[in-house]
Amino acid sequence: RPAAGNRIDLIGVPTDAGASCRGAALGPDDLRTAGLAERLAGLGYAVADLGDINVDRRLTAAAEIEALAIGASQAGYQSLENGARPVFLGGDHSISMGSVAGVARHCRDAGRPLFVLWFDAHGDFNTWSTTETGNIHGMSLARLCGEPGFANDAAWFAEVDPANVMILGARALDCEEAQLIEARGVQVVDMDAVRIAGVATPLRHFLDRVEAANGHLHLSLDVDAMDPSLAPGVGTTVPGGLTLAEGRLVMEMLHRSGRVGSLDLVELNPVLDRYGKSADLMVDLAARLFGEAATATRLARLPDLATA
Ligand code: EXY
Ligand code: MN
Ligand code: MN
Ligand code: MN
Repeated sequence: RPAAGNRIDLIGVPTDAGASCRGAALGPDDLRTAGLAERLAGLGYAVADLGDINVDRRLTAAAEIEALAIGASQAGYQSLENGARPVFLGGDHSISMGSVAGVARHCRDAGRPLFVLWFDAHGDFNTWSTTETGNIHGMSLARLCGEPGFANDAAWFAEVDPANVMILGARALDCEEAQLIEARGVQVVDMDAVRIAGVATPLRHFLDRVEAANGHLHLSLDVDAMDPSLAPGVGTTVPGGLTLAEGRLVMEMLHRSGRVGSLDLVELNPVLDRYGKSADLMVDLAARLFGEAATATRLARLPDLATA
């Protein structure tokens, strides 16, 4: 089972170098301002905010992303070795090149299979030869799954098995990217499928696979998977996203599985947000992921109220 303890390490990875617009670099502090640590501590977790990975802002975009990836990989690896659950605060989705690589290194060294739930409107499965924009946040999952064209020979990097990845919430896949996803056998539950048959059944099957393999599950939560009416504060909005009820159901199913050992919270862009709406949503979803039940159950757990 993943780190069963109640320790959570917050690791800030401040960058928007992979994105099409600036602002996501302010995400880690915005999530802190939205009370992420306090909310998780209120659930009984021992939350340690390890601060932000340091990076020289004068670097080129690609060099900044590489430097942060190394730092995030090492911090995440260490956190898991210490028996804590790393929660990486983005930053655009390029941070997952490092965060998930560090988790993959830990799982490889621990002899445990790693599964990844890529919660996203996008596939992030472009390579330098397929990208239409050159934005590196659209390449994260391709790199993690070992696609060529990236410097993956580094000690801080370990690959993810594409057969153990599910993309959930997809509704904006580029043409070549979709072909690559298909060719590599990555499972996609897109929004058409969610609208037709719901989110629970495919997620249940995926979680059964994680359970059967005694796997570690990493959730890479790109908040642009949620409908833009709920999460306007992202750089790449796509209409027709998950509803609040669907997002909460996913988090509660993940919590009940007991398999989530690490988390990315990415693509929050406070510059585009409205009154902290998207940050608050991410904190809500994270709280559900870590076991915050619906209000009724919470009240029942408050003994003084029950005896008042
Ligand atoms: N597929 C487009 C591209 O490669 O530029 C859009 C990628 C958006 C990536 C965001 C993080 O999910
Ligand atoms: Mn993404
Ligand atoms: Mn996305
Ligand atoms: Mn390979």
